Amino acid sequence: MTAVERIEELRAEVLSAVALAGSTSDLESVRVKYLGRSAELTEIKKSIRDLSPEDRKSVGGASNKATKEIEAALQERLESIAATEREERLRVEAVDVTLPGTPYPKGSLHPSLRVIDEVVDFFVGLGYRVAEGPEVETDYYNFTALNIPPGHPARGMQDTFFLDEGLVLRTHTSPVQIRTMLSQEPPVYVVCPGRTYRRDSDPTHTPMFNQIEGLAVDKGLTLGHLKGTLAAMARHVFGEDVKVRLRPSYFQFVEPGVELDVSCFVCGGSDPNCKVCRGAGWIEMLGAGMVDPAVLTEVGYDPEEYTGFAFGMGPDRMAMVKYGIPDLRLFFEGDLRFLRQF
Ligand code: FA5
Repeated sequence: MTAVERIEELRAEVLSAVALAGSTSDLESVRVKYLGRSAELTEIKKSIRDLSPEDRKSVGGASNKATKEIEAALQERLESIAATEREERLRVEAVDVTLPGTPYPKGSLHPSLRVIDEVVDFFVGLGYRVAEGPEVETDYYNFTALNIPPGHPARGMQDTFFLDEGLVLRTHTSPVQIRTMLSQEPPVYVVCPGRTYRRDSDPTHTPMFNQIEGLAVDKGLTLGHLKGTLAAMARHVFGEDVKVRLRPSYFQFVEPGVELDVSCFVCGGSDPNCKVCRGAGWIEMLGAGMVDPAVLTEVGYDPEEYTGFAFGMGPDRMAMVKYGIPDLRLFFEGDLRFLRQF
């Protein structure tokens, strides 16, 4: 077989290989095999210089022609395959913008935090300032300054966690009252949310729980102001129709002391089997009273000039009632199934 015949054979072989190539990478293999550095056609071209002048002309002409044709065929096929591949890629990668998005798991507020936010927002709306204090408190702020001196039986009413050297885990947020009054002159209007601790554990008591303290000290404040303020707060949290009533009670640092009940916002007192008020028609909500003059004197305020009211509520208990949750301990177990319901 002459070189020219072999070139012709190779040309036909390449053209059919080009036609069979199904992808750009197939095509690249064909190009390397037939036009690459060690391809047969390349070898033939290299050997041209050793041929006789006539053969040089015919073999040279044939190989150049074949190379051009092969290159043209490769290029043409490449363009058509690339177009097909692009179309395929567009089809596979197509995004249907009308499909619903991937759902994103959303967090939610803990029921206690919802109540805390509602109460604090309400008081901030009235012009109260938010104040905070430490959870590890001194015996002085937690008890003594609140008119509960060492050895007083009222200390035993709060199951205290005692720490070293006169420190306790605060049993209520009332020490923030003292800290606030010692740090500023009256008038005082503060609301103080925070964690508190007692050695308690049953369906309505947990060892750690939240309280929100409120304190107002100004000229001419009366029990009427206290009642009006708390009634408005109860309507804000539990609904416009709720009523409040005060019952006498006792806290060492207020005089008189009261407890505030809210009318049952579920049955309004009409259902003897109501799960929320158990037929009583009223729900106990918080402790409050007029700041005892002894406490005002302790912080250097003149009780002849100023009077004040204070209240302390348990937002966890309020959330229990508001959302119908039977056991307070569920609040702090961190079970996501519980939390996801809110
Ligand atoms: C007090 O702690 C007073 N410092 C409240 C106060 C403030 C009275 C200012 C007067 C003036 P008491 O011990 O009743 O009061 O607690 C207040 C609220 O905290 C209760 O009504 C209850 O909702 C909540 N609470 C008390 N102990 C627990 C507990 N172990 N778990 C959950 N909530 C509790």
